[in-house]
Order: sequence, then C-alpha cells, then structure tokens
Amino acid sequence: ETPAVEDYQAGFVAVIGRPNVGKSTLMNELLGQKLSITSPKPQTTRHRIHGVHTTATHQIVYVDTPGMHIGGERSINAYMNRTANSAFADVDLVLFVVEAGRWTHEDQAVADKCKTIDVPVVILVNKIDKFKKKEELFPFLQKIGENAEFTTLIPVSAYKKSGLDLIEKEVLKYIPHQSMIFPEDYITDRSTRFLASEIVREKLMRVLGEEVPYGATVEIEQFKYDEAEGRWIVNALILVEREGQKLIVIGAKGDMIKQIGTQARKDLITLLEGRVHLELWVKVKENWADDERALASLGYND
Ligand code: GDP
Ligand code: K
Ligand code: MG
Repeated sequence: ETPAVEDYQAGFVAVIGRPNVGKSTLMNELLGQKLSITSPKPQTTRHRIHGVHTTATHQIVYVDTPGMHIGGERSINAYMNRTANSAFADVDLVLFVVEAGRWTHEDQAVADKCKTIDVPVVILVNKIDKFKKKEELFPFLQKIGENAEFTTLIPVSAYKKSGLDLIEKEVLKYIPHQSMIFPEDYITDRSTRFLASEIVREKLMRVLGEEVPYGATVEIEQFKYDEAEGRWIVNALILVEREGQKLIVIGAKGDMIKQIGTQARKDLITLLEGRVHLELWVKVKENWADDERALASLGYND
C-alpha cells in the first residue's frame, strides 16, 4: 500500500569530508549495498555518485563525493574538488564526515566551507571503533565542537555498523515531506558499465602500492551479455602514465594483474548476477590526469 504523500519523505543528502575518513564506506553501509568503491588510499572516489535508499516511509538519495583536499596541481585534483564542491547544491542536508581522533587542516577547510553554505550540516565522527574507551573520545569531540560550530555531532563506526540508525533518524529531520523522487527500484544515477569500471579501479587501488594508483584510470572497452555463452563479456583497459607503471600493474609473471582480475571478477559476478568473462589490458597514456580534454574523454566531466 502506498503511503499518503504527506506521510512520505524524500530528499538529497551530500556526504562530504577530506579524503579517507570513510565517506564511501559509510554510504554503502547506509544503503546496505556496496555501490561506491573504497580503499585505504585517498582519492579512491573520483566521481560523484548517487546511492538511493528507498523504504515504505522514505527515499533518501545519498550523494557520495571525492574527498576535498588541499594541494595536487593536476587537472584530476581540480576535477575532484570541483565535484565535491558542487555536491552542496540542491541537497537538503550535508553529512560532514570526520575521523575520530584526527582533525587536520583539510578538515578545518571543509568546516570553514560548511559555514558559508545555506544547507544544514551534521557531523559524523566515524571510526570510533579505534577507541577502546568512550572517554578517550571526549576531548576530540569537544575540540571539533569548538572548531566547527555545528550543533549535531554523531559518533559512528561504519566498520561496526554502530550509529547508523542514529544517522538515519537525524537525516529524516531534514528530509522534506513529499512523494518519491525516483522509481522504487532505482538504485543509482550511474550505469552498470560505470560501476564495472569502478570495481576494476578499486582492485587497482587495493592491490597496488603507492606508486601507481593515482596515475591510473580504467576504461571499459567492451561490456555485453553473450547469449550463446550465457555470460557477460567485460574488457577493461587500465590506463597508466608511464611504461614503468605498466610493468608494476602487470607484475612479475603477471601476478599483479591476475590478482586484480580475480578480485574484480568476483565483484562483477555480484554486480551482474551472472557469469563473467573479464579481460584486462594495460596501456600507457601519458598525462591523462593533467589534460582536461583527456579527462573528459575518460568520463571525468560531470
Ligand atoms: P573515503 O575516502 O572518505 O570515501 O573513505 P573510504 O570509505 O574509502 O575508507 C577509507 C579507509 O577507512 C578504508 O580503508 C576503510 O576501510 C576505512 N574505514 C572506513 N570506515 C571505517 C570505520 O568505521 N572504522 C575503521 N577503523 N576504518 C574505517
Ligand atoms: K579512500
Ligand atoms: Mg570515497
């Protein structure tokens, strides 16, 4: 039974913060589904992505964003900051994610930015699982309160799934009463093909050391269901900036690319709900991350 319009709530919530505080992990937990890729490396999330959570009483559209960061002169860095900044527009609430016990100048920059916008802001203090005793967290919470001047502060742990119900309860205070914005089964604004390329990029970020991931991107060349074979055919091109990086991605005897492929295939099977044949290729494309036109052609253009 459809609830009366005045009882239903629907709206947009931006998830922002500096890199690596756990924005994407949190969004996935709030959705109960892995949509946005995550890794211990900053700049894992490069694109804005909508994750829609629809229930009988509400539809919340979470907008995950690249981390706002200082420094990085490259076009790709400017793109990520631009994308994060644009997420403020047309949302009902901003969830500003910070990491328990660590307040950096980048957090302060985000806090200062929040003070200039018209949208209400709630702070999520993530990763509280790193503290064994609650009392150890108090000085940090007090410090944020002083630096950020926001009233609502919710300690949470995406890992332990603690505080998620509190977040949703708080979010609903700001979500307007109106009917559904998107159809009931709508999950994201991104194509399955895009999600597939992100899965491959996530494995790159996770499997490789520090020297390659920021200089790599993924382009899906073929993405189709083969009726005769009864499986998906996915060909992905990993673009790196230098020959040396190509060798690292491939690894000795191809062990790196094999690992990336095995892990990516596993997630692709979940995403596509069927058998998957995945082929990975590595190619050098110099300066893709510095060149606005190259960026746009690789899908960095929203
Ligand atoms: P983002 O850059 O802000 O989107 O952060 P990610 O979601 O990619 O997460 C960055 C890192 O923090 C990853 O290694 C996550 O596994 C880790 N992380 C996320 N949430 C938690 C948490 O609640 N507790 C701990 N200990 N680590 C977390
Ligand atoms: K990250
Ligand atoms: Mg992220």
